Amino acid sequence: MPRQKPGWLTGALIGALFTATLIALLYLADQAFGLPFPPFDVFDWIARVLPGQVITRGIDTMVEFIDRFDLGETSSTAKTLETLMALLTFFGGGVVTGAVLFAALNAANPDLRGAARYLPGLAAGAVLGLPAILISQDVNVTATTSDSVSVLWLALAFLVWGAALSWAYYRLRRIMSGVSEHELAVVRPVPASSPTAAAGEAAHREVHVEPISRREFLIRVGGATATLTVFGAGLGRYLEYREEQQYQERIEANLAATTPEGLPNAGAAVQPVPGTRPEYTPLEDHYRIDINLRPPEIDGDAWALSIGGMVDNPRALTIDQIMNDYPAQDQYVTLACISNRIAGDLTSTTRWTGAPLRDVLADAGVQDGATHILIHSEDGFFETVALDLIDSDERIMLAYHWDGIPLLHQHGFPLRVYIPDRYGMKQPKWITEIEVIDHDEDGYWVERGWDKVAQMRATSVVDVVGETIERDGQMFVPVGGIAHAGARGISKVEVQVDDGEWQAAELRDPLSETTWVIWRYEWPFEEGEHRFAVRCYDGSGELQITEDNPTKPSGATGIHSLTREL
Ligand SMILES: Nc1nc2c(c(=O)[nH]1)N[C@H]1C(S)=C(S)[C@@H](COP(=O)(O)O)O[C@H]1N2
Ligand SMILES: [Mo]
Repeated sequence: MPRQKPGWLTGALIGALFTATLIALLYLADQAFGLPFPPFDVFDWIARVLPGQVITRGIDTMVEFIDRFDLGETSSTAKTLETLMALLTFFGGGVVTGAVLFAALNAANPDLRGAARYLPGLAAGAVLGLPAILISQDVNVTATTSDSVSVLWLALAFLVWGAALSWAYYRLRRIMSGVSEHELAVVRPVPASSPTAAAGEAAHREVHVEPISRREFLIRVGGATATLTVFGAGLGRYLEYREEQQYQERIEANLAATTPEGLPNAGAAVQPVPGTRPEYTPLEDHYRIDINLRPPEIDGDAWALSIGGMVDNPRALTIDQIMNDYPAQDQYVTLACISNRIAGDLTSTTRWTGAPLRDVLADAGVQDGATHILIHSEDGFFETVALDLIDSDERIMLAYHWDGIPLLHQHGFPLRVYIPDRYGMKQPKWITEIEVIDHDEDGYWVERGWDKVAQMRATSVVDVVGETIERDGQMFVPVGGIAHAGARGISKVEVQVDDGEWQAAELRDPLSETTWVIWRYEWPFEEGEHRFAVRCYDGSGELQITEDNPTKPSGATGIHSLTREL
């Protein structure tokens, strides 16, 4: 005897088909109209609520995975992996819901007729949709639609998705119990002699000749959902691509802005060994780390920085006021993420332009007793900075340009903070509010177990063991790389080959006292396998920490080396 009811596996399959379609259409709506995209919101929210330790373990595993399998530049590859995880999580939720719904309907076998048969599916849509909507309202920073439009759209999307599950379940049941739609239609009493009755009987016979099978139904639903999925994902991706092109154009239009000749150390005598990373990072290559999958969408014209708390003149400053009312100051900066591993690529160098923070605060009139500022960001990120530090360092700024153009979206448009000598985690992007307070508070990553001060550690890296060169009849192996100690400068870099003595490398003049220093060393060639290690001393002559430490909680330390067969 054939099975009479669609089982949970069929439910999972139907769930998969409809959820893929749901994701594709949500994505299209997100790209076309700026509506929220819950798969990312849910993922971002999970990352917020999980304990810091779990998150750190997750990030570590991912970075190690990217490193081990050589998957490319760390921060962008990590974003791609996270995107996949977010989509899979959401998709998995939909598949499980489909399976559970079918199993529950089989078990409970409720006596539902007509429109009431949509109720279980609508309930399933609500079970998935309600948390998704609440979470989206809580953490989404990319939607440009109003809250009510966003909520209505999501409610509609999830309910239709759920109703479709119910529809598929009851269609399958009818098909599997051998009763077709057409047969149900002719069951209705019709006057025996009327012409419709004859037509009905004809249809009845036809249906019996070619009844739609379970397999055929699944193929039809599969075809329809696949078409919608490809359409939604394809068009959405096209729209996203067009927007990316606009960024690319902005970056390219700016390429000429920073030529090597225009850099402050253009005349430096010491040249990098070919293969050393670029001294000035091309804007599109700057690493990127943020707590969300996608950067917040901020309308620069509507945006204002609010300054409040313990100030005499609370205010809201537009970006034009910040740019025009204060001297623009430039600083070449090497930024590094505290999660950067020794020799990792989560560090980059560009030119920051902004307004001195202490001037902005002075105009707001900081009151007696205030000790810190609490900076809030659009994405929910936050950090504190001590007023003493701000007063003592004029380089601390509200930065609006990188490489001479407005900050790119992913790097904090329209405004971010710069604090020399601190890892990136202390420097909020997309800032919306500065609150002057009378106590210290832990910032976003400090709450999650990372170093409270997060002072950049002195690190040095061998980027390249170059091609052998000949000079005065002697062969040399050029070795090169970078050394960085936050804003403390680099006074000395030493290279050790195999178990030899530490030898001083040559230092290239850096772009500024807060950027990395490029070093080079020429080693008299010897055939065989050799290990090239490096260590540095900061500006005060202090040797870097040479013992291995992981990134958490205070930034990685250790000696880096490359081993090469010559
Ligand atoms: N608002 C906000 N600011 C932020 C972050 C964030 O997630 N949100 N990440 C921080 C971290 S951990 C780093 S390393 C730097 C990275 O800046 P970048 O992405 O522009 O390179 O931004 C910091 N500022
Ligand atoms: Mo970071």
